[in-house]
Parts: sequence; structure tokens; C-alpha cells
Amino acid sequence: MVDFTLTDEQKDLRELAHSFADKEMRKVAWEYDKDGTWPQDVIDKAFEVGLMNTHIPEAYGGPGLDYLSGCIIEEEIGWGCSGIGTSLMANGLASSPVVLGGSEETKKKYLGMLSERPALASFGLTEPDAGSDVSGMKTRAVKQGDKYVLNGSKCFITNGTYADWFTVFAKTDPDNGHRGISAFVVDASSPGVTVDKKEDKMGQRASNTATISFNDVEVPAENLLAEENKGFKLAMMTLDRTRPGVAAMATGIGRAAFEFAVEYSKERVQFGVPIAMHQAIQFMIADMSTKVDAARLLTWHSAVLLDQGKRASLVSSEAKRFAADSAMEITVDAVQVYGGYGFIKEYPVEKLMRDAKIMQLYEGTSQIQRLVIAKEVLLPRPVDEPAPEAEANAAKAAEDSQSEQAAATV
Ligand code: COS
Repeated sequence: MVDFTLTDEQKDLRELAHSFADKEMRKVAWEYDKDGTWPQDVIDKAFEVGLMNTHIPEAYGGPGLDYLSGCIIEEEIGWGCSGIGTSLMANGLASSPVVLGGSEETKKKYLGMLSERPALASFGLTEPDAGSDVSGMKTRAVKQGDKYVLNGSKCFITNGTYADWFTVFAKTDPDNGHRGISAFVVDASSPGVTVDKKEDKMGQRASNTATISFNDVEVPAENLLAEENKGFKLAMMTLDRTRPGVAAMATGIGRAAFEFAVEYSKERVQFGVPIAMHQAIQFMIADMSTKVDAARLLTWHSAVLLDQGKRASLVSSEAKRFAADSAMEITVDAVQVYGGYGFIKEYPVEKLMRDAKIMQLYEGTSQIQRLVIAKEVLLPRPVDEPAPEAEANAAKAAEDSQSEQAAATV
């Protein structure tokens, strides 16, 4: 039987996240949006109440929540302010490759850091000339003895200015396309790491987005994640796991805009009646309601597949694509319901419309999601194949035990 009833724990988490979004985020959201104020105070509070790093396993100090619970929290956070929310949630994207492919020591050190204090980590995949085309990246990592030396530049890096560490993807075999990319954990304090530029963005202005350069940065070989040249797969496996969270946040933005539009339509009087009495407005409200519900259902479906240990590429991309496009459509319609007032910053919905746009762009554009969906439909792969993290962890464990044996032999 398919049952959408949440557990008591999930209901409590939703209540906690909603109350936090209402009291701590909305209070400052529109103000912080104006100047792009960095929301360190909100990050500290979110950390204190346990709304950050919900994905980190208990073994490394986190609560180890399931994907569905994570999505329930992310919808509320997106409802509160997706700009601040993006900064609260970016640790999940940066640390997923560590959870999937890090050695025990790496996990303890870097996931532990996120669990112990309100530290931040960033995911460094995109480059000025390699956005959708991940394989086109130019950042290089060259092995020299027991370290790698990194050179290159990563752009659009969420929380880049404030990160304590980065997950960086770099070419280790430049002639081998997507099979020549590796992933590393890089300490932000390493000599040669520089924050070049903070972007001045259209929306989600409270989140930090920066360009980071790596100039002869030395990275210990043990900071390699999974095997050498398996970084592309690690990035794809990560995105399968984080796109449901983005979809949840987009659902939250759409729901916020929908609620504002409903309230306003009951108050605003034109032609002698509240505009909610006009069918033109009712149809927009009806479509908004449908899109919010459908986005949430797809999001939950993708999260539940992940919780069942299944490969969720298809539904994660469907959820992300649909929820992001819906958030854009809903927020545009919310501005329409507000009429001329919707265009004015004094009213809440123009911010939501600007915030929604990035949902169609980051973690893969809506067009990239369609590519993934089409590929999964036309060349289907079984969803029941063993969870790839099991494969990556097994390969890493085998590698670790081989080197331990080699060390013991020496
Ligand atoms: N999980 C595990 N492995 C995957 C995978 C997944 N979800 N998706 C692809 N792979 C593997 C494939 O199995 C294939 O493996 P082999 O080397 O063994 O053959 C390899 O990765 C290449 O896959 P594929 O041929 O499908 O890749 P394409 O080049 O056709 O497509 C896209 C790659 C365009 C989908 C990818 O580059 C992408 O998602 N780009 C967008 C990146 C993005 O989201 N950027 C935003 C930045 S993050 S904020």
C-alpha cells in the first residue's frame, strides 16, 4: 500500500523546520536579500537547533536522517528563504562525495568538522568553460609522490568565501574525457587557494557564490575520494542524491508564492469584489496548487527510492526539473496576481520570482535534467542495481586493505 502519512518524527522535524523558517528566516529574508547580507547568524542558529548536516551519518557525529526527512526539512527552509536556505544546505552537496568515496579517516576528519561546529564546505565542479559539460573541465591534479598538485579555477561555488574545505573535481588523465576526472577534499587554508570573486546575483542574494582559484595547491594523496579517475561517476552519484533536496527547496519557493497569492487575492478588490472571485485569478491559483502538490509528490518519490537503496537518477531528475520549472511558473503567476504591486520590492513576491530562477540552473539546468530523463527512458538501467556508494566504499575498502597489507609486508 502506498501511504503518504509521515512518521511522528518526520512531523516533528517539519514543525521544527517550519517554525525556524518562519521565526528566524522570514524575519530577515527580504532585508538580507537587498544587500546580499551573509546570514552567519541564521547559520549559527540552524546549526544549534540541528537543521544543518542532517545527512551526515551518526558514525561521524550527524543525525543520519533519511532522504525523505531531509526533503521535508528542505521544503520548509525553501519556504522561509531559499537564499539563506541554499547556504544552509550546501554542506550536503559538498559532503556527499565524501560520504560516498572518502576513506574512514577522511570521513572522520571532514564530516566530523561539519558535525562539531557550524563549519561550511563547498562543492567545486563547475568551471568558467565547463558548466553542463562536466568532462570539459580544465583544472588539473598531478600526482607527485604522496600528494597531488592542483591548478585551476572553479566558479559559481556556493559558500566559497566562507568554506572550511572544498570537494574539488580535477583532471588526472586529461586525454580520457569523463574517465580522467578525480575528486579531492581540499582544505580552504591550503597555500594557493584564493577566493577571487563574490558574485552579485539576481536572486538568492543572501547565499554566497564565489570563484575559487587553486594555484599549485598541494593536497595529500589520502584526500583523494574513491579511486583515481572515478570522479565523474562520483559527481553524478552525488547529484542523484542532492537533486531531490533542490526539488524540495523549489517546492518550498512555489508554496510560499502560492500562499502569498491566495491571501492577496482575497484582500485585493477590483470590479467591486475580491479578485479571488474572478475566474482568471482562480485558474492561476488552481494551477499553482496543482504544481506545488505534484512537485512534492515527485520529490518524495525520488527521496523514497534513495531511502530504499535504489538508483534514483530518473526520478531525481524528474523531480528537480518539474519542481524547478513549477517554482518559476508559480512565482511568475504570483507576481501576475499581485498586478503592478507584484513588481514592487515592498511586496514579497518579486524576490521569490528572482529566487526561483536559479532552481532551473544550479545542480543541472532543466535542459540537462531532460537529457538525463530521456537517457534513462530510452536506455533504461535497472533501479535495483546495488547502491553505488556500496560499490565505491567496497572499492575504497579493498584499496585501503591492499595498501595496509603492502605496508605490513614492508
Ligand atoms: N550514477 C552513476 N554513474 C553514472 C551516472 C549516475 N547517475 N550517470 C552517468 N554515469 C556514468 C555512466 O555509467 C558512464 O560510465 P562509463 O564511463 O562506465 O561508461 C559515465 O558516467 C558517463 O555517463 P554518460 O555517458 O551518461 O554521460 P554524458 O556525458 O552523456 O552526460 C551529463 C553527462 C550531461 C548528464 C552530465 O555531464 C551532467 O549531469 N551535467 C550537468 C552537471 C551539473 O549538474 N552541473 C551543475 C553543477 S553542480 S552545482
